[in-house]
Amino acid sequence: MLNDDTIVAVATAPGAAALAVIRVSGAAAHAIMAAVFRPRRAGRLRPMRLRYGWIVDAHGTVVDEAMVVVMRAPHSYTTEDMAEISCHGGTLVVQRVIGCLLAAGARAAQPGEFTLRAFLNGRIDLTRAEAVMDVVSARSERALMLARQQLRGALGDAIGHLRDELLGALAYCTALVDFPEDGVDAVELGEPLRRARAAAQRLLDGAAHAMRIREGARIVLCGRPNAGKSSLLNALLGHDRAIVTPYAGTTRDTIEEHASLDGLAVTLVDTAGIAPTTDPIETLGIERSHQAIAGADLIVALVDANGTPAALHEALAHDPARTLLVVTKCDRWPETPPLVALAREHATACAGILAVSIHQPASLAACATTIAALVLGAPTDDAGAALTRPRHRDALRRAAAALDVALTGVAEQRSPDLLALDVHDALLALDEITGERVDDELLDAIFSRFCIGK
Ligand SMILES: Nc1nc2c(ncn2[C@@H]2O[C@H](COP(=O)(O)OP(=O)(O)O)[C@@H](O)[C@H]2O)c(=O)[nH]1
Ligand SMILES: [Mg+2]
Repeated sequence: MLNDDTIVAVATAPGAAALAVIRVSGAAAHAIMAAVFRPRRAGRLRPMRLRYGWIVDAHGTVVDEAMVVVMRAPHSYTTEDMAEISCHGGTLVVQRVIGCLLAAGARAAQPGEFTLRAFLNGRIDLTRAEAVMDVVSARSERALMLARQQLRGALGDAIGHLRDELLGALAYCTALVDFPEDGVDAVELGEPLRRARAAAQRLLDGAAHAMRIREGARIVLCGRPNAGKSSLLNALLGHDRAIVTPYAGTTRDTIEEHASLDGLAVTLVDTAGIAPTTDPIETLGIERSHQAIAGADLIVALVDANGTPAALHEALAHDPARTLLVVTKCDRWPETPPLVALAREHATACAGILAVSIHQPASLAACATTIAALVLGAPTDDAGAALTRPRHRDALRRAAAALDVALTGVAEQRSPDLLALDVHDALLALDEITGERVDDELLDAIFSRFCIGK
């Protein structure tokens, strides 16, 4: 990607809207604006001052009415000279305004190119650049909070602290190479390495939790026909999505809906009840139920409180450790249904047991909280530094492995130049996370998923 030209893109969603925002960034941004913008009151555009006027084409014909602001390097999103145009939000109007900017010398930006420039120009590290997109695409409160913390630099700072420890250790090793008669002091070198190793482990321990928050979870509701699966889906969604009837076999296909349970983004999957059948449509539905169960992060297995021990047994047949057993229609019993007691006695291998009723809101709230808690696992412990992507986790695992080798080396009193190599390996892995050292392929993979104009 070229970094010395001036790019333009619309930053708002396409389609008819009240306004659209068009961004321009690069060395020629201000000259290009001077060519296409005619302010109502004459005079140069000053940084951070909103100006009203018209966008005009090369012939001076007015294309749209607009508000324009310019920013001067380095005080902008990309750290380059920039301009933002707020014009009318119609597909054609936006095309015409962008046409004027292209004719005046700008180039159409690639997805994520503004943020890429902010990264390449050193304003933000790679973890913060990734967080920009996470803020935009967050589907739950928890995901948004995690993205905000990362955008503020929580992960970048945590990796920075690790890096400082290792740089100190590396300097120590290097100094010893020049004075070999001193020998390695196991405490002097071991301490910072052990601190770094422990900090890395804390981050690794919270990774599964953080990635689940960012990516969301797939929750599959399954059970015999009429167990109350569709009713529970509707109750958790807060609206009637699936058809509910007293007749067995109502749901014949899987139904997927996004929801937020206790601040966690989930995809809830309602399935066709699993029961012997000769109906070809039901058979296909049941096949899909099995596929859905196989791909679930958590299986919510429903059993009617009036059901038999055999139904209870069936509910736990798939993968008990991944199964939350939910005994339904408990409102039909004056007290805890006997089946719940039976489950508590026999179903110790499953992830949890709940008694619910769609007519008892507290039981539904408990159901939502339990589902979120089970898929999230142990919470992160510290100030919001979290490994939110597999690439963070994989790189930190490599850093931790290199530190283990270095610590063994310290215990075995290996020579400082060998120890320095291991510490250096760990540093290289950390640098991949923050993007201190990064190849074009990875940058491409990250930024190509961005929106245009971000
Ligand atoms: N009393 C009571 N009835 C319920 C409850 N949940 C579901 N039902 C009823 O059980 C029947 C089957 O429900 P449905 O959600 O279609 O079951 P599915 O076949 O598993 O999807 C319907 O008549 C529902 O109204 C509940 O918590 N309490
Ligand atoms: Mg159903």
